[in-house]
Amino acid sequence: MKRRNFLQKASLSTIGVVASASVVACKSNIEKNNSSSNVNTTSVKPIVIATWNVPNATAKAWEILDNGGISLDAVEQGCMIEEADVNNSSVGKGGFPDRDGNVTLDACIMDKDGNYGAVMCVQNITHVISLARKVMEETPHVILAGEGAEKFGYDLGFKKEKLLTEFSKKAWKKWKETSNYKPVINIENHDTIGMLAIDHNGDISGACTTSGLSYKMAGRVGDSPIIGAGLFIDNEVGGATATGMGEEVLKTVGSFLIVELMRQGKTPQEACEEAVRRVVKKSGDRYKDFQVGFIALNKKGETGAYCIHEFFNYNIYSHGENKNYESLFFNKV
Ligand code: SD4
Repeated sequence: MKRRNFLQKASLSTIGVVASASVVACKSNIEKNNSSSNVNTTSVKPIVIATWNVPNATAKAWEILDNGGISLDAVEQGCMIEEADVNNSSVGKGGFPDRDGNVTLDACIMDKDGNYGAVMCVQNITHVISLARKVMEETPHVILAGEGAEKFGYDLGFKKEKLLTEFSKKAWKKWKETSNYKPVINIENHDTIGMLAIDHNGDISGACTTSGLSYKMAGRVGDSPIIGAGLFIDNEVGGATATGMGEEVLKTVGSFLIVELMRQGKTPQEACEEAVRRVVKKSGDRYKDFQVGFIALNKKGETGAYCIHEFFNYNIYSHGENKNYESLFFNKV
């Protein structure tokens, strides 16, 4: 069970009902580890950290790192696991569609040299993380959107696929029965994958891939493919990535903020907490109705994670062990 009642904090709609059931199931899958922030000591490498309970993705990334591979390959191939998983309704094939019934994907990737590539609003291609990497490595641009991105992909040999599964289609149709077609941004169930890794050389890379908010307006793009918001890497300092209400992450440029805070001497945990506080402060009272979670990794291999509301969790593969941790959270009421 991969789906999470993540962003939902307020009123329940039909989506909310599906989401609540998910929470119960998912919670029982989570190893009761405390936050990992004090677990790592110095120079942990290789290491991979990813948002949510994605053991297959972190295992894939670890396999690459353990075999001496580079962190860029690790994060790409780790994310591909979730993109191909039709049971993950927030990423790749099987992702929930927008309100018109179209699955549109966003992804970005960043390497040790600060290079970045992203695609947004892509339909019909499962492995958008690989497409983002191609944008980074094979074009003079950093972002391609929509049809242009798809055309670029097909020219490179990416397969054209139908991403809307029967399950997602059913869920969308159910949602349509009651939806009043206003953006309902505080009701979501997501597990966008953001992944950060350090390889044997000590180099860090990151990737982030998502189908975005379910039943979003057509054309809506969140934080995930935007440099500094959904992901940021600085090989001198570390990296950070986000999950949750993209609109709020965008407004604080959260991942860039965390990396800059780490540059100034904060631990990954302190930096994530400060970024969440910043999101909360900017929102006034609205934070009660949406979720944002961050994870971070510094060059020493120290990790951090923090979110607004309970039930965000993340995976770390290090020292040969693949573990899930529950994130510390801001809103204790
Ligand atoms: C977005 N940040 O599109 C993504 C959604 C997400 O867990 O991360 N959900 O806003």
